[in-house]
Amino acid sequence: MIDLHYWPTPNGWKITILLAELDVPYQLKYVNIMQGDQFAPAFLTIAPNNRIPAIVDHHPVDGGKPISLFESGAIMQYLGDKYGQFYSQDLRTRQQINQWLFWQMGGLGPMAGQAHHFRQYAPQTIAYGVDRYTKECNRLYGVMNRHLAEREYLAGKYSIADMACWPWAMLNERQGQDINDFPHVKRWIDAIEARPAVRQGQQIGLDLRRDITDEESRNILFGQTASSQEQPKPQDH
Ligand SMILES: N[C@@H](CCC(=O)N[C@@H](CS)C(=O)NCC(=O)O)C(=O)O
Repeated sequence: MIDLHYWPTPNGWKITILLAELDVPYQLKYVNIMQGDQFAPAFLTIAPNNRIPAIVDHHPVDGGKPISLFESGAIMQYLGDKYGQFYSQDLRTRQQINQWLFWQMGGLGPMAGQAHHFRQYAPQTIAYGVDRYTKECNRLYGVMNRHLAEREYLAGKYSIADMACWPWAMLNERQGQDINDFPHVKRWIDAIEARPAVRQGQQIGLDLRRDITDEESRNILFGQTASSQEQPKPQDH
């Protein structure tokens, strides 16, 4: 069995969507990042970066001791390899998938995350931050749009790269984008959204999702420093 340490956010959805696509049973372990569960000692041993998602695979293919993993991209590569789907063994296709997966991990995800921060969460409007990340998202949507003009999915066939990008791209409005400016991305978002496994994966724990408005959650999520992991911890769950 695989344990999935999760909260309903874009990075969490990548893994619930992939597990739904793979039709693999798993044990869901909620980590309420708004109340500080990401600092629980047991979670930090699995995810030292105090972020979801993370997994523990109790039955890895080598028959050895459990494997724990954090970083959604690494988790997707691991599951794609383990179950032999959505992540090719073919040299060229695999590099295409890796390239767009890393583009999401180092580009779309962090830039969209900062756009959300400056556009929705910053206590004052900081025009430079809003402008910088809205523009950078716009550039990234342009890159994706040009690429998708010539192929159905990011690496040709539907893969973990699409599952990594979709949860961020479908929140384009929050990033200040007009998706009609990117018709190929729009077509791609709609095609992925139509997949039953994607809808199923994105529904997991959705009723727990809250906007980050209260002061305590804001401090937990936006006030972190190196010493945050040294603070009194919430009870392990
Ligand atoms: N690069 C990481 C990012 C993970 C991440 O930022 N997760 C957020 C939720 S989307 C989180 O756990 N936030 C908790 C916090 O900020 O303390 C990944 O892709 O796994």
